[in-house]
Amino acid sequence: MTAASHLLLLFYCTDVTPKDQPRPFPDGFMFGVSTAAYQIEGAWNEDGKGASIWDTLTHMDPSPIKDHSTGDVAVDSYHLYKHDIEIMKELGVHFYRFSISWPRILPDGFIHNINEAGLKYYDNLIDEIVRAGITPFVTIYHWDLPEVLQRLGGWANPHIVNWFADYAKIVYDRYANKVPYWITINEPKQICYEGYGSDAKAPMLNLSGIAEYLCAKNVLLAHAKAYRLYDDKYRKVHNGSVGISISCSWYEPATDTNEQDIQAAQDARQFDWGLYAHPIFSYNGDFPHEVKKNIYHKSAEQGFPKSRLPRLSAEDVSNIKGSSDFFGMNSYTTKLIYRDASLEGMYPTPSYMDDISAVFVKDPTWPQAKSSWLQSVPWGFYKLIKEVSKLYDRPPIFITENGWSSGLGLLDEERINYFKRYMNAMLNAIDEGCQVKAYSVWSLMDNFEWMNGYTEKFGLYEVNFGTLERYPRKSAYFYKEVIRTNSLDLYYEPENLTEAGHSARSRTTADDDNELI
Ligand code: PNW
Repeated sequence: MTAASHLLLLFYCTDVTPKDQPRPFPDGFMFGVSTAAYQIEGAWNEDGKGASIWDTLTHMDPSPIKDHSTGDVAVDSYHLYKHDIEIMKELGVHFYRFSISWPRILPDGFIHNINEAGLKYYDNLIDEIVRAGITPFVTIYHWDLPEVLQRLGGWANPHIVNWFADYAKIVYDRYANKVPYWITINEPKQICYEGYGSDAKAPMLNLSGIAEYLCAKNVLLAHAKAYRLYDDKYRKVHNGSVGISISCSWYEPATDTNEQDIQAAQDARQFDWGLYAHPIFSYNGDFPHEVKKNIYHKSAEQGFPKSRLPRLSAEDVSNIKGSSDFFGMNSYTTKLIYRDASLEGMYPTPSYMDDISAVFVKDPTWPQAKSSWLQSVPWGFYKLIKEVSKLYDRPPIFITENGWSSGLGLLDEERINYFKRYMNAMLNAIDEGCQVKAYSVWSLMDNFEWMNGYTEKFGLYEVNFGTLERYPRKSAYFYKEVIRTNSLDLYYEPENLTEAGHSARSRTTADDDNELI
């Protein structure tokens, strides 16, 4: 059987088995929307906020951001938050996952200088969310590290474990009585690999093969310390749930017969998410075997006196192991993997990519989003949920992010198709015993998409960046119906929506001429 026909078969087995009846979600299933502070708030220097590494990066000249934009204003949710809560009410979401900006609370990173105005902002935000009957779901750290801490090495400095726990304590002290769900840290891989091992995110260190592994250990210890702190001081009274969000892609061997490709896909999964998930969720609580083995051998060949992957001591392991009440999974896409002789000399040494020793390829037949890395592969999502459930003994899983990027336009059929197929795949995994308890769309509205500025739109609501008005896309009506009925109807089509019907949204001509605005 060819790889293509194999994939086709998978597609039919696990994806769109036509279901005439709407498929119910389990009782009590929670639906939400996700955002992050730097991507939506704006107000970058208002009311005593300090600078973050994203302020520094976006203000660099020449700018590394695709459209040279910044999050200085973003979608101005700092001032428009009440309106954003209104549109969430319109959607009927059960929870809102948003992040707290560390430098808004601690302008210099440390706790000697606490910015009361910053704390007050989140008081108001949380109170308004609760008043709307929506559950606040807080991410303590979503990438906007105080610049001062970066100058001290940021996530590569082991002292950050304490700096982060000090910050978490301030946040818990203030909000634990109102916030039942917590994510300590969003996406260690994106922080460590993209920020430290490459130049794809702030602080653009690009020190691959070393920095991302130092960062990985520190992120895990910082997360664990914040988790233990909640356990010791807050859980008894407030009884909340604390977890971590790990970005997880599925990696599929490019051929199903070649042992090397199968092993390469297994390695890629462990480097992508096992590196962070294994120490927290597995029985032995250490880095994954595949990761330890590859880095150890490569390091020895390269003349390093010991493995570039730092060791976790017995104490580290006991702190990290079990430090999550649920598996927060951010998942978007799948990649094909192969490994053969052509790899020789392909990657710099040392590097993360050389440590994995595999080639990542795209299948051009898979639907492609606006973001180059994002393709719709629902059976990959199904396999991912199944594998995580199997490896870590069926933990409760919260899908803390899933979404699709497009250009401008309200009639976003592709996004609806993506959601239909991914939710269907998720329901298949639930039917087979996976404990998926919650699902959250990335994102409520268009926002600052990191290095891609405002060129890629992930919103259920389109934002006019001239007027900052938010307009529901067709997918918003679709999601609203899913939530209202607690079921997925693969044939549901929101009616009577036309692009022109929304002309009242007064797009500026500049918006039409230039998608980059
Ligand atoms: C997430 N991948 O990052 C972030 O948490 C969001 O802040 C971001 O806006 C959103 O996804 C869309 O990019 C990821 O390649 C980016 O698998 C890429 C991947 C995963 C997560």
